[in-house]
Amino acid sequence: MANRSGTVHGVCNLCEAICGLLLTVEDGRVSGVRGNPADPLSRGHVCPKALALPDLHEDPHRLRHPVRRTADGWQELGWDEALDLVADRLAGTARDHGRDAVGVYLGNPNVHSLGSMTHGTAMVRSLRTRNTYSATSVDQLPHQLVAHLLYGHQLLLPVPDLDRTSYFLVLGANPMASNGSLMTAPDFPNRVRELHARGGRMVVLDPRHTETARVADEHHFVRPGSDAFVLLALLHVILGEGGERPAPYVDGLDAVRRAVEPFTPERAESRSGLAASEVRRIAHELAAADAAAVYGRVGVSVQEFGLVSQWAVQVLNAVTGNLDRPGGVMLTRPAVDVVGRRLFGRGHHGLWRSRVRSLPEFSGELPVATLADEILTPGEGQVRTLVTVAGNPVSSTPGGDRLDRALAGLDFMVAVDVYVNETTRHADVILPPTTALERDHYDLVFHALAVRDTARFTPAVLPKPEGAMHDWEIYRELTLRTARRSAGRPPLRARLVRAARMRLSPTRTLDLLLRTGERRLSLRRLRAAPDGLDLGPLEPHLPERLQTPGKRIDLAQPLVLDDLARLEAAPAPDPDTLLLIGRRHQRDCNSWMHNAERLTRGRPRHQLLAHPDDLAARGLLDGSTVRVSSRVGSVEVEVSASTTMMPGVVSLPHGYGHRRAGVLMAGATALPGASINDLTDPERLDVSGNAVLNGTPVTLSAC
Ligand SMILES: Nc1nc2c(c(=O)[nH]1)N[C@H]1C(S)=C(S)[C@@H](COP(=O)(O)OP(=O)(O)OC[C@H]3O[C@@H](n4cnc5c(=O)[nH]c(N)nc54)[C@H](O)[C@@H]3O)O[C@H]1N2
Ligand SMILES: Nc1nc2c(c(=O)[nH]1)N[C@H]1C(S)=C(S)[C@@H](COP(=O)(O)OP(=O)(O)OC[C@H]3O[C@@H](n4cnc5c(=O)[nH]c(N)nc54)[C@H](O)[C@@H]3O)O[C@H]1N2
Ligand code: SF4
Ligand SMILES: [Mo]
Repeated sequence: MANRSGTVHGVCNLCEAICGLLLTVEDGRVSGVRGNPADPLSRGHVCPKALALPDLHEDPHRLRHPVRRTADGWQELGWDEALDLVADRLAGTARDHGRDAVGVYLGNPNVHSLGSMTHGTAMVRSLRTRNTYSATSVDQLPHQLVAHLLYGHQLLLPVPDLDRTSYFLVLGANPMASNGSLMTAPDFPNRVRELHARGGRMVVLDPRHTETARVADEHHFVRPGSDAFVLLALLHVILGEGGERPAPYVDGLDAVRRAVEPFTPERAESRSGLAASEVRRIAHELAAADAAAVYGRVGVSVQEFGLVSQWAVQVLNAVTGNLDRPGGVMLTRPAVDVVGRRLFGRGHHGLWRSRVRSLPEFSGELPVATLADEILTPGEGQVRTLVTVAGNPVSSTPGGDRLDRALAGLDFMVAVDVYVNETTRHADVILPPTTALERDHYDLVFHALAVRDTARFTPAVLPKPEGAMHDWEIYRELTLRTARRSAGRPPLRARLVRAARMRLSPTRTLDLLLRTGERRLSLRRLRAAPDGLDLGPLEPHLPERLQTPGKRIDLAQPLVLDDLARLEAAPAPDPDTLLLIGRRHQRDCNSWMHNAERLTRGRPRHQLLAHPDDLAARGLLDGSTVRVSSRVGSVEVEVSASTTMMPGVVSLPHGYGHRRAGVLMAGATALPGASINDLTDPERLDVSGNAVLNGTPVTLSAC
């Protein structure tokens, strides 16, 4: 690729907002970053993280060559040698111990890379192991399972029609910091301003008075883990009063009405702290609104009743007539319809169970909360070799401390990653791909979850350096080299088809998908419109797009309704126990980017936030270092008194606590803070298999 200079279109892939950028490129370096005002989706928006993209690119600590861990530290090795070594070990483990002895963990940045989407999944599939894990089971698993159950496909996820709604009820999400999730909504602050300008309202339920709560019309505290009681009580009121107006293709309403009978507003009040009168009022407002959208995100997913809660969110939208109507929640119609084109399967749950704890798989993945068990417990199928791709499960999954110890005992580990972090420090080999500025991008995933239909292709901004590999090339090589070494190889024809697919670049694959898509676009069309093509606001698509039998939605799902008994029986938390929740900040990016000086300078934000009354009751001083202990572990961290916290609730950001990492994360090791996932409990799971990361009972004491 020729060197580009001057003003060049770019894209930020650090979060789901996929902001369009204009970059100043001089002498092969990016010297300036700003938002692209002509981008039809992001409209010029950027946050401070985009400004750190060039820092990431130039970070001397970022890996640029494969490295091998030796007794004398990390040593560089050539690509051929590294790839052969890894392929030998992957094939050898499968041959000697069976395919399930190879485990895989896929982290969050995978969904932000085109090459990962086109080639990474194929690599994982080629390993044919049941020990596949990802960040899904510490994140959106309940959303996908509910979509699978109600709409027939795990990725048929209705998105709030943020630009047209008049009543936006938000639970457990902080889009002012996160920029939206499963709702690609760049420029969220202005989109909220526009909501207000057209007379709409935003109501936020969260145990912390968040940045989003600050710009909302109303914020109410709810105790962590109690959302199911609130959501079911909203349904109780609406269905009890006969206020429902579901679409004709919705079934199961009577069963739902019976099921929510016991979940009264009074009960919701006793569990959540939200007054019964407020529950009734919100139910009435929701039912009466011209167009309303109920939206629950990470705070509602990673809790004990994540599946019930996410189901109730969908059911509320359906019974109030807001599913599939402008201003309600709607499906996108992206240029590459990943659902209709069957790029992802419809999903399945519980087809098999994990070896040690008998936990259900979801769409071929096991809950990551049991990864350490599968590594530590001897027997057939024990994980002996692990592949991690763009992830940091020691920091991001419950019981991180135990996983850290488990990884140390593996026979072999390979990481595809650009840093040595808490997890990859255990790898025998790390294979670093090019960075986002060096590769072409089209967002297969987040266009499909955006509040407006657009399509944008962004060619690489900087040339691929000599001797570097793109992620998809690494996946191709690992797949083909491992297959060559494997026993029981598939027939020649199947091998040739796979090799041909793996050799087709992501960009060529994309072109084929665009050309054969229902919008009949092409790479050429997208190249000619570098700001992105505006394909218009969301449109109604139901029931045609449903993938359920008879194109009907059955709300009365046994997996959910059966879990209501567990909810009814759940003991109320002891009022004297503090409950720990997580948080995100605009300048943090899960567990990485903490060595970007631009993002870490300024006011520290690693502290445990606690209500001043909770500190006073324990004789603890604001600013002191406290010991936080849970069933599984304890950490020491500075505490900060904050009236933004609901009394009885404390909060730590996730992704902090870099004390474990090796020398290459030097910038980040200096950062104070502790890992919240040394406190979260891997034994606590939702019925979906998702980890419970919020509402962890903890005690505080002086250090
Ligand atoms: N307690 C608690 N825990 C949580 C959460 C919470 O809210 N509370 N949130 C959960 C959620 S939603 C998520 S998604 C997970 C995230 O958890 P993970 O996905 O496990 O972790 P990340 O911190 O996103 O790690 C990203 C890694 O990818 C590497 N990387 C960055 N770009 C690239 C690239 O282009 N290619 C490759 N190969 N590697 C790259 C980075 O160096 C970093 O090591 O954490 C979860 N954990
Ligand atoms: N700046 C930045 N942006 C990000 C990320 C990042 O790390 N930094 N991560 C990206 C990723 S991987 C994801 S998945 C998204 C997540 O996007 P969001 O879901 O918007 O993320 P959070 O800020 O974690 O919001 C969760 C909220 O839930 C609240 N909460 C905790 N427990 C409960 C509970 O039991 N009930 C209720 N009602 N609320 C609760 C928390 O106080 C918090 O405000 O953000 C993405 N965007
Ligand atoms: S909101 Fe920030 S991190 Fe997210 S895509 Fe936009 S610039 Fe990047
Ligand atoms: Mo996430």
